Amino acid sequence: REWTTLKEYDEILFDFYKGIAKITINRPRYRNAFTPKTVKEMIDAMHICRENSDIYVVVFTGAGDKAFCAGGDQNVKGIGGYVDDSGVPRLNVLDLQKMIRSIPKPVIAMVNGYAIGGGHVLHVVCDLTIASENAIFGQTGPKVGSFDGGFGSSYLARIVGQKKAREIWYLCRQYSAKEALDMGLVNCVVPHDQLEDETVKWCEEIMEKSPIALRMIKAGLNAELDGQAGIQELAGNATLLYYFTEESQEGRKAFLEKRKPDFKKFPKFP
Ligand code: 2NE
Repeated sequence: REWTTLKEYDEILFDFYKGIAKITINRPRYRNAFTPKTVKEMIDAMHICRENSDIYVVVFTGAGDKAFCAGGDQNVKGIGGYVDDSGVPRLNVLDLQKMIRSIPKPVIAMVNGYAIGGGHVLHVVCDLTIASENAIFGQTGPKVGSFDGGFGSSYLARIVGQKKAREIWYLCRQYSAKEALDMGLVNCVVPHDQLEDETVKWCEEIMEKSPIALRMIKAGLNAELDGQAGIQELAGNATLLYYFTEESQEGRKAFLEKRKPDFKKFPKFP
């Protein structure tokens, strides 16, 4: 399969193949732990994924065969957050989590090894997770002086249930791909050498479906959990569809033609 480079970065790879954008954390030396710069680059790539209408689906993964992502890079964790060259402490991965949830396209985590700590949360917030048999899942925060009480807790609990989510966080154990499948934390498990083929197959099946139906269903599934921000997304999609109607266009035309709009001619659906 020939992936083409969409943009060059320092700490991630950003590739494209037939409607699929692939974002790969490229720090295998550190089990693909992320720095503020890694996250900044992923956020930039996600902006491109949102804007580029040739992209239907986004795949997140990690370089090599050992890790999807081992969370925040502990080497650059300072007082107040993870520190980049500017010296400013940040937790910008939270912005990335929100982007993964709000981009109106499916995002798939292709987990090829450890998905640990903040790296585990990244797969949790993705729409779907395809795991290789060597994938290992878990949170470490309470062991290493951190926690994610946002999506990393509440959304995790929506997926695996309250008892299991508390077990995952309180004990900081590691779980096999099979255990993750049994608790509904991943969608499927495949041998490592079939991981990308299987993920592309899922993407191709998704890409045969109606993009507007997919964006509406993603927003609908988010809205139930995301409060006003979720309703805003769902309603934004409704507005998008309304703008396609003659009824909406009549309002704009009437304004520009300096006349009263005639909305009476439009049907009042039951
Ligand atoms: C991932 C895991 C389980 C892998 O273990 P193993 O035995 O396969 O590899 P090893 O030897 O631990 O790691 C290989 C190299 O990668 C570095 C290690 O330090 C090691 O370096 P050297 O000893 O060869 O020099 N490495 C691995 N993870 C790293 C990390 N996160 N930061 C910096 N270097 C890392 C095992 O490595 C592990 O448990 N890693 C730590 C996972 C962790 O605790 N992550 C941070 C959680 S907190 C977080 O991510 C977070 C949050 O809680 C809330 C918001 C945002 C972020």
